[in-house]
Amino acid sequence: MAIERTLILCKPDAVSRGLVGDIISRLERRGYLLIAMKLMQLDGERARAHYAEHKDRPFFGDLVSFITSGPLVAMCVEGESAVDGCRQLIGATNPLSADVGTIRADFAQTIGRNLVHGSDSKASAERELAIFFDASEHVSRKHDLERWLKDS
Ligand code: DAT
Ligand code: MG
Repeated sequence: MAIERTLILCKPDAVSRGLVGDIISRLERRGYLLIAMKLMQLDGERARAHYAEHKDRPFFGDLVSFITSGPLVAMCVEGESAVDGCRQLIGATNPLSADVGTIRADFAQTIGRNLVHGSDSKASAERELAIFFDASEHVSRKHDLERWLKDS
C-alpha cells in the first residue's frame, strides 16, 4: 500500500460555475480523505511558483492570469496512490481527450478552462502542497484512514 497526499485545486472556473461540490463529491466517493481545504484567491507570485514548470510555454501568461482571476478551492487529498488516482478521476488535460466519466470530460469543454488541477507526481505534490498549505493546516484523518485500511 502507498498512502499518498496530493494537491487538488478547483480552479476559478469550477468555483464560478458552482461545481466545487460535484468535484469534491467524486473524490470522496472514491474514498479519498480531505486533509486540508481552503477557499482563496491566489496572488501572481504563488501562481507563478505553482506553474513554474510551464514558465517558458506560450500559454504561461494566460494560465497565471486565469488561476488568479477569482477564488479557487485548494485541497490536500489523501488515499491509496492518491496522486495517480486523482489524476484518473480528473481526466486528460484537454477535455476532448478525457475519458467520459472523468471530471474534465463530463464538465469541461476546453483546455484553458479544465476546472481542476491535480499534482502529477509525489514530488510535485509535496512541492505544490507547500505553496498552498502550512503543515499546521493539515488535519489528521488517522481514524478514518485506519477504518478504510481495515475494510479494504
Ligand atoms: P494538467 O493540468 O493536466 O496537469 P499541464 O500540467 O500540462 O496539465 O498544464 C497545466 C495547465 O495549463 C492545464 O491544466 C491547462 C493549461 N494548458 C496546458 N497545455 C495547454 C495548451 N496547449 N494551451 C493552453 N493551455 C494549456
Ligand atoms: Mg500539470
